[in-house]
This record gives sequence, C-alpha cells and structure tokens, in this order.
Amino acid sequence: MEYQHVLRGVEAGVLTVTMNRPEVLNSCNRRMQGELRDAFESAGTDDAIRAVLLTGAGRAFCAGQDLAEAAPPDGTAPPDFGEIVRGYNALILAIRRLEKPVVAAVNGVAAGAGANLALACDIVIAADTASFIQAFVKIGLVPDTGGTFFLPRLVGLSRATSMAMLGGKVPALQAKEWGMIYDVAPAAALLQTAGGIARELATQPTRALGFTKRALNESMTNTLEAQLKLEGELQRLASKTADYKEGVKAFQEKRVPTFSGR
Ligand code: T3D
Repeated sequence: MEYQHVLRGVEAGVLTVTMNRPEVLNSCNRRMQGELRDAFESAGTDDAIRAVLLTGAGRAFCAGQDLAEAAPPDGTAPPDFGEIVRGYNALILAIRRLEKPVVAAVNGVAAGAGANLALACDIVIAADTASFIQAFVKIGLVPDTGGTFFLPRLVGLSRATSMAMLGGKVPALQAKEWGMIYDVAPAAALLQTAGGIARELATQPTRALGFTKRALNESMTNTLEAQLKLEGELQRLASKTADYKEGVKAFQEKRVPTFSGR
C-alpha cells in the first residue's frame, strides 16, 4: 500500500508509525485510517518487527476525525458516517489483535478518536505538555474508537463519565495520576523515553509478549474460570518457544538471555 499521511521506519526491531498531517493536528481522514490499519496489520506478519511506536508529527498527537472530511464546509456530500466509524473500529481491532507490543508516544493534544487511539495502545507515554480530550460531546457525538470500552476500565466510571460528558481537557500529569496512561516524560525527551521502552520490548520474548497481550485482552470480558483456563493454554504455548528455552538456559548459566522472538 502506498502511504500518504503516515510515515514508517524500522530500526532495532521497532516500527515507528508517525501520523503526518501536522497542519490539521494529524486529524484522521479515511486515507489515514486505512494507512494506520495497514501499518499495524502488516507489522503482524513481519518478523523483523518486534514492537511498534505510534506518535504524531508536529505539535499534536491526533485531533480525532478530520472534521473537514466528515462535514465538508463547502457543503459537498459527506462520506458515509458508518464507513468512518467502521474504519476506526477496524483500526482499534488491528492494534489490539497485533500480538506485539504497541507503545504510544503522545507528543501533544490527543482529542476525540485521537485520544482513544492512544488508549488502545499497550503502553502510553505522554509529553508533559500533552493532553487528552473526549471532544465528541462538544460536537454532539458519542465517544467512539473504543473510548467507552477502555476509558472506564482505565480510570473508573466516575472519571470516564465526567470526561465523556464534560469533554474537558485532561493534562498528561493528571492522566498519569488517574491511571489512564503509564508515564509522562519531558516533551524534549518523549521520543527518547518512549522509543527506549519500545526498543527494550523489541529485545524481549515476542511471542510471550503477544500471548500476554491476548490474555489481557480476554481478561476484559472473561470469567475467572475462563481466564485461568486461557492462562494455562497460553503458558503451554509459551513453554514451547525458543525464547522460553533460552530464558531458562540463561538463568541457569547466570547470564542475560538473548531472545530471538521465536
Ligand atoms: O463521522 C464522524 O465524525 C464520526 C467519528 C468521530 C470521531 C471523532 O474523533 S469526533 C471528534 C473530532 N475532533 C474534535 O472535535 C477536535 C477538534 N479540534 C479541537 O477541538 C482543537 O483543534 C484542539 C483542542 C484539538 C486543539 O486546539 P488548538 O487551539 O491547539 O488548535 P486549533 O487552532 O483548533 O487547530 C489547529 C488547526 O488544526 C486548525 O486549522 P487552521 O485554522 O489553522 O487552518 C484546525 O481547524 C485544525 N484542526 C484541528 N482539529 C481538527 C482540525 N481540522 C480538521 N479536523 C479536526 N479534528
């Protein structure tokens, strides 16, 4: 697929995906939705990629749906609403189904679908200047892109409801305090910090990380009985990997393991 609005680069096992429409705060049109989805889906089949880092170009992470596309100011017919929402749904599922870790480096404002795109990632690091806005209510919409799923699970119903109904700006430090994100870094050091985490993840037992992600995904809806059963199945699969053999061997030989991702 040819990419227009998303930049990609692979280094040290990390695929960096950069949303690149800075003049409109990386707001997401259907083209960008498709490119992001393709980037995550193709990362799943590329053994050279063992972690993904998602960020935005310029001063924003992502301002959500491109409102000039959703509601063209010149009065031309907007695209089908359902198609736009289906595009976000497919993107969120591509991130959650990718059995490799995804780190979000939230470099600035993350609003609407942009906020929920970040929250669907496995580890979220935000610049101290960044913020999160459930902006939907401000334009008469309902939180989507997984927001009503992830947000209450991350911050609890009270804070999720307040964010969704008031549409206020939650600064990065408060987001960390609420457990919405993992950590905050000085803006100038964001990519170094988040990239460092992604690079570290890319040296870890990739398949075990993938199984861990699958278990955490399922834990959102499973009973304890079902979750215990799943843990057993995944542990059996993990125990058959080359990385498990290497991990145990390295422990016994009192050295640092070299994981191959297999
Ligand atoms: O069909 C559907 O729509 C369903 C799907 C919905 C999913 C959603 O994401 S709905 C929510 C959409 N997003 C928003 O409502 C957020 C809109 N943006 C803002 O509220 C503000 O821009 C921010 C709070 C994010 C940042 O404010 P500020 O003051 O730092 O920047 P700004 O001046 O508002 O924006 C800078 C430029 O980006 C500006 O363009 P200009 O005037 O310089 O030519 C602005 O129009 C543009 N921009 C910002 N957000 C969007 C956008 N252009 C298109 N779409 C945007 N979402």
